[in-house]
Amino acid sequence: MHLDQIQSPEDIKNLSYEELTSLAHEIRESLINTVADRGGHLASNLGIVELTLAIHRVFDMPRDRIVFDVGHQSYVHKLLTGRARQFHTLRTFGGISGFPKKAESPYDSFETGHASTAISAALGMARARDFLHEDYQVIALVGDGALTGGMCYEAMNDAGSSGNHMIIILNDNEMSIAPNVGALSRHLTDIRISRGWSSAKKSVRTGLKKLPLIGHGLYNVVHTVKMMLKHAIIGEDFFETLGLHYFGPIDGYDIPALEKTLKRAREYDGPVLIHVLTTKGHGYDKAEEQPEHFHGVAPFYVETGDSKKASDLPSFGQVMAEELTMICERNPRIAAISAAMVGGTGLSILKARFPDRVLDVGIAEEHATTMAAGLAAGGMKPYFAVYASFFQRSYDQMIHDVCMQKWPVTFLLDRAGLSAHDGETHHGVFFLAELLPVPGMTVLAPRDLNELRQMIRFSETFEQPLAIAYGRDSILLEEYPYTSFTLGKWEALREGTDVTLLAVGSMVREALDTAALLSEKGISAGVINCSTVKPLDTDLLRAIADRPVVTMEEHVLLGGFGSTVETWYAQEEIAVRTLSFGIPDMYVQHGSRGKLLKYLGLLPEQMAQRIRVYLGTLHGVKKNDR
Ligand SMILES: Cc1ncc(C[n+]2csc(CCOP(=O)(O)OP(=O)(O)O)c2C)c(N)n1
Repeated sequence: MHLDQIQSPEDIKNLSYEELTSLAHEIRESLINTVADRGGHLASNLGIVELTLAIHRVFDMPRDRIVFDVGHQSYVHKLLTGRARQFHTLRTFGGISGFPKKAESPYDSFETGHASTAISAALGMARARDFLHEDYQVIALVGDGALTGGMCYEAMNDAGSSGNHMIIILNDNEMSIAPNVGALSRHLTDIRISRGWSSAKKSVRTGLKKLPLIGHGLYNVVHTVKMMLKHAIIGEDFFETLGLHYFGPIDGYDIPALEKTLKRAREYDGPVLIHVLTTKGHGYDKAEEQPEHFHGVAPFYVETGDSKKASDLPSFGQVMAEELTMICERNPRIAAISAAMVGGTGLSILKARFPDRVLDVGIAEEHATTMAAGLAAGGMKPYFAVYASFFQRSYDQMIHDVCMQKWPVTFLLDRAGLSAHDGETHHGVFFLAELLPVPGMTVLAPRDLNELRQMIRFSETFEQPLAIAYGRDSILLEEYPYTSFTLGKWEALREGTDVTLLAVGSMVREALDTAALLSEKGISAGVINCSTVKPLDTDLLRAIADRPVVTMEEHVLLGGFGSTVETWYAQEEIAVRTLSFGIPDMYVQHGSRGKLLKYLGLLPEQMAQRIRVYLGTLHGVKKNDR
C-alpha cells in the first residue's frame, strides 16, 4: 500500500507492522519533500509519524474525533485522511492548509493554530457527547510545549473532576520550538529518566500476577510500595493529582506498544493521559540535529538542509534585537520577555549577549504581560516581543495590568499584518482594533527597518505603555532615507495635490507604488507615513482636509486606522471625503502575501484603479471637470 493510494484510515488498519514501517518511511519522504518546497512545520510532524499511524489504526475517525493542539503537527493526519494527493499544495493559496481546517476534511474536527486549546475543546466535545448520549471517542493531542500554556491547566483541572471520558495524548519531545522551559517540563524529564524504572515495574507486575492468589495480594503490596517509591523518585504524580489516569511513558516509535496503550485508554472510564516520548525531527538527520530551525522552516534544499533564501535584508525582529542589545549595554533596567518565541522574535540575538535579560516564560502570553507589568512595577523597563496574533491572548492583561496603571511596558508586535502561509490563525490583523481604544496606549508602526531602529531608540526613554508593530517581510525604503523619529508627527514622503494617501507600516511601500501609478494617469497623490498610529497627527489631518483622504492598512477595516481617522474627522465636524483600504470583515486564508493582497484588492494597481473610480477620473474625466 503506497501513500497516494490511501483514501482513508481504513486503508491502514490491516497493514502488517512491516508494511507500516515502509509506509512510515514514505510519509517521512513526503513530509520532507513537500516542506522543502513549500516551507512549513517539519520537525514536529516527523516526530509523530508512528504515533499518528497508531491513533488512526485504533480509533474510527471521523466518528471518533481528534483535536490537534496548535495543529502544526497535523500533516501526517492529513496524509492519512484522503489528502495525500493534494499535499504538494501545502500552505499555498487555495491549497491544503498547514493547520486543521473543517472545510478541508470531515476528519478535521476542530480548528487550531494557537497553543493550549485542545484539552478544553476535547473536554467540551466529550461533555456534549455525554449530554446527548452519543458514543464516540475524543482525543486531544498536546505537545509538552503547549503544556506550558495556562489554558491546559484550567482544562485538566476541569477534566479531572468532570469524570467525562476523554483521552489526552501528551507528545513529549522535550521541545517547544526551542528546548522546553518551566517546572513541569523538568517533571516530565524526571519521568523520562525513570523510564528504566517504568519498564521494570511492568515486568514485576506481570511476574507477580502470574502467581495464583498470593500473586495478586503480593502485587498489591508491592504496588503500594512502588507507588511510594515512584513518588519519592519523580515527585508527586502531577497528572494523577489532577484526576487524570496516567499511562506511560510509552516509546513513540513502538507501534504495537502505542496501539496497546491506546486500546486500554479507549476502554478506561474517565479522563486519561497517555505520555508518549518522541524526538523532534525523527528520521531526517538535519531536522534531528537542528529541531528548532526545522520546527517551522522556509523552503530548503533536502540534501544540505540549507534554506532557499528569499531576502538579504535582516528581519524586523533582528533589527529590533540589535537595537535592544545596544540599549542593554548601558541600561540595566532593560529586560526582554518571550512566550516561547526567542528565535522567531529575534531575541536570540539579545540572549547571546545578555542571557539573563531574556526571560522565556513558555507559551504563556497572558502571564508574560502581567509579569512585564510586575517587572515595571519593580523598576525595570520590560519589552515583551510577541507575534501580533499571539498577543491577542493578552488583551485583558494589557488593559488592566499595563495600561490602566500606566506601567512602561513595551510590546514589540512582530508579524503585524498578513502572516501569509500560516493563514487565518496567524495573521496579525486585529492589533490596531485591540490597542487603539485603550486609554494610555501609544501605538507605532514603522515603514521600514530604519524607522524601527529609531523607534526602539526612542522607546528607551518613553516611560509609558507602548506598542511597536511591524510585519513579517523586511522592508527598506532605500530611496527615502530615514533620519529621526518624532512621536506624533507623520512623515510626508511624497507631495500631492489631488488626493492624500495615509499609510501605516507595511502599506507605506504599497502607497508609494499606488501614487506612482496614479501619477502616470495624471493624478497627483501625496503619500504620508503615519507611523504614530496613536496619537493621530491631528495637525496634519486638519491640513489635508481640503482634498480626499485615502487610508491604507494591512489590518481589518473595522476598528483599524481608517475608521479611527474617519471617526476623528466626524468628531471634529470636518467634512472630508474618505476611502479606506484594508481587510474586510472576514478571516483571510493562507497564501503568499502577494496572492493575499490581490485577493483583498490591496495591490497598488488595484488600489490605483479604485482610487481613480472614487475620484471620478477612470473614464477619461479630466481633472478640471471633477
Ligand atoms: C498562543 C501561541 N503562542 C505561540 C505559538 C507558536 N508556537 C507554535 S508551535 C509552538 C511550540 C509547540 O511545542 P509543542 O506543543 O511541544 O509541540 P511540538 O512542536 O514540539 O510537537 C509554539 C510556541 C502558538 N502557536 N500559539
